[in-house]
Amino acid sequence: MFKAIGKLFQKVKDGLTKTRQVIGGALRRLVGGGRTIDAAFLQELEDTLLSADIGVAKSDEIVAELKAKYRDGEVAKGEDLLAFLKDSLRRELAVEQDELRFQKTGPTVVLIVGVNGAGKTTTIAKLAHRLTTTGRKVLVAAGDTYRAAAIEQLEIWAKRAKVEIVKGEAGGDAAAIAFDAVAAAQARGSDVVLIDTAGRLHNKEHLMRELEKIRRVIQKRIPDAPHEVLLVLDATAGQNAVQQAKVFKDAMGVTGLVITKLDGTAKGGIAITIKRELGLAVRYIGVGEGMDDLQPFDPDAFIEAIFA
Ligand SMILES: Nc1nc2c(ncn2[C@@H]2O[C@H](COP(=O)(O)OP(=O)(O)O)[C@@H](O)[C@H]2O)c(=O)[nH]1
Ligand SMILES: [Mg+2]
Repeated sequence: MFKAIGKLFQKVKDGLTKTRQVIGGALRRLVGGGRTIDAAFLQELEDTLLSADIGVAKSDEIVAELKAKYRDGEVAKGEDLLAFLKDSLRRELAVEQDELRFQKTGPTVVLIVGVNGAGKTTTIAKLAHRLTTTGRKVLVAAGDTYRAAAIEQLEIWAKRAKVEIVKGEAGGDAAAIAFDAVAAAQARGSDVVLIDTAGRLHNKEHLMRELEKIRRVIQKRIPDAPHEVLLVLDATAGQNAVQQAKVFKDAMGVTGLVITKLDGTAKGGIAITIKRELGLAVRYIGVGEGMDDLQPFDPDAFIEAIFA
């Protein structure tokens, strides 16, 4: 058990190597440098936090809190400071929720949304694999009917993950696929249905309308579905990811986030900005392109990995 935890942490740590090297390194050097906590120091701290995409609001808060704590004699040296920083970031990311809200009866329907290239299809594959290995029966739906390649891509992944797939023709009605998938899951006793969706249509309104239609059609079979709407965001998109999150949250009632490609960026702090600005918790993180490279989000591991 302990070994397994160690291995998982190693994956998170490896995935966050760039964030750790750039951000964790800079912060550790800064707070560990034995410097006086003066205006210049606080400015440098704020700049470093901002460069990590931690966001203006949280960076301001950290600096203000730190000032107060310094004045009250609660932090004095590098070690205290590092502990304070970690704790503040950890608190920001705290989650009260399970990975996914699994339904007690009937399939749990999960709609996966996000812009093109964010990592939706790959995330579905990884999630299907993960849920299968924990004993759940999974069905995936090829709801990105906009491009033929998207259907083929999901088919290949479904084979690899050994899960059932419901698909249709390219250019077909995505909502019909979603409906068929939910019906098939009910008939076959699947535990989870993961529905892939398009990330780009003719325009944004068109995309939102299609996603809304998928939701409505699913509800004809299961009135309280989808049980989760996971928004997939590419960490390398930085502040753009925050904008995307706003659009999808308003239009689609997103219930949680998946942040992908953390292995390719030093912008791991984006998780903190989004949690703060939108109140959406990160459920999973993607740390690579392989089937095993999806981890349930663990704030403690995340923060430890950044500062390790
Ligand atoms: N390095 C890395 N690449 C990823 C990750 N997740 C997805 N990708 C890659 O991002 C690209 C787009 O992914 P895809 O799932 O097709 O995105 P979609 O358009 O949202 O369905 C693919 O080349 C994936 O292999 C990740 O966590 N790490
Ligand atoms: Mg896709």
